[in-house]
Amino acid sequence: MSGTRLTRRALIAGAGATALAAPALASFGAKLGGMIDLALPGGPSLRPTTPAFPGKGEMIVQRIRPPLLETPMEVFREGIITPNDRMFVRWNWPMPTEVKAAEHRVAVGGAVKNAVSLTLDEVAAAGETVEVVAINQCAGNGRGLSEPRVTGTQWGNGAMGCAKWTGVRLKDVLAKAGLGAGAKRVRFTGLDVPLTDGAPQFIKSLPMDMAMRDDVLVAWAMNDEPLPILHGFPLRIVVPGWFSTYWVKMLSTVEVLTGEDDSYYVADSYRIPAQPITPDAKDFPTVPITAMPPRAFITSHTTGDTVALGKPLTLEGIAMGGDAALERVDLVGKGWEIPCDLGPDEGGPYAFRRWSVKLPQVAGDFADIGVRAKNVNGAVQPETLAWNPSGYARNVIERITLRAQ
Ligand SMILES: Nc1nc2c(c(=O)[nH]1)N[C@H]1C(S)=C(S)[C@@H](COP(=O)(O)O)O[C@H]1N2
Ligand SMILES: [Mo]
Repeated sequence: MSGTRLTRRALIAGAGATALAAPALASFGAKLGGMIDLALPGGPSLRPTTPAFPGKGEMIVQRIRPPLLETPMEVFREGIITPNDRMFVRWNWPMPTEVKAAEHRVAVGGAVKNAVSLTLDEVAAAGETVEVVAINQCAGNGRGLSEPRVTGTQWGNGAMGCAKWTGVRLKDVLAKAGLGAGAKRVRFTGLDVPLTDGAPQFIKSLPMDMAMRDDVLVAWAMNDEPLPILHGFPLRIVVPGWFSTYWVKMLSTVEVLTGEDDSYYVADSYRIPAQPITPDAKDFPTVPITAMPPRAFITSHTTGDTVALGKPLTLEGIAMGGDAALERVDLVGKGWEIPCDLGPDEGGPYAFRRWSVKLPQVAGDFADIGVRAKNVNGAVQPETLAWNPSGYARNVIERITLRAQ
């Protein structure tokens, strides 16, 4: 499907995308699904689930408004693509509940030759239409599992998902304005604004080399559908391999900077210690969170499951290489490891990949077993948590215990 046709479809979708919050809130009580236990150390770890958000299936409610919805881990059993109705949702500030596609413009300005204001069709026509399958993962994914505990949304591991994104290259959109002298970073804003006066708007920027990469997109489609409003209709930034804090939704401005970005969400927030620290550390240097590290998850079993003693056992799951392709996944126990079989490369380097391992015979309980992913750059999941005060970039090996009987 051509980009222009898809943005036309998006335009129609936009006309119907009204009054998001009200129906969701009104029906929340009535449609309340169940409860789910995120097994967060120290609790409370029970969360309600609901199918009541527009365009969403059963989601874990971390917060209603602005919405923070987590994907139940069972969704990741289904395959490497996370359906749009099960993708996690995260907004820092209240989001507009209606966006008029026909009136939407993306202003490209700052250090450019000619500032422009582009319609959706002009964005779609800025260059070749590109598709990339990439994992959208919140920098705080798994934060609720941090020990010692940290503040922030207490996510389990469901603040991630993998989709096919369609759009044009950001560099082609920038070319509509032409880079000015000394261009150093590219900064993005969306239509959402802070709830309280004086609070910082959600603004993020990329260094120039990232912004110019061939796979960094201004995207209008997610899994071949127009971006749902919760996921940033009509346009969002997609940065494969980097945490989705950079994937600004409801994109409205693109600004070329000639210096560093001193805006709050770049200079003060979304940062991790430059070196490993202990929880009592104070005044340590920090660096922005950028590229994702490798991670792997067992999806066929969960902790406490019973497996048949003396029988063969197959474990399955998904893994990601992060900012580089996955190289291998190993099943690890205390003092042993077994290589897992990787499934076919269905989505490329930035997608989930299935793995499985068949054990010939269950000889007893499996205490604290986990899966460890390694990417082609040699990055490998650590045995112990690289603790940081915001619980960012968790990639410690996740472990479960299975009982044999
Ligand atoms: N405009 C806007 N874009 C945003 C955000 C936001 O609050 N506002 N949150 C970011 C963060 S922190 C995350 S994790 C992702 C979540 O994307 P999703 O809701 O599509 O899963 O959006 C990013 N883009
Ligand atoms: Mo995030």
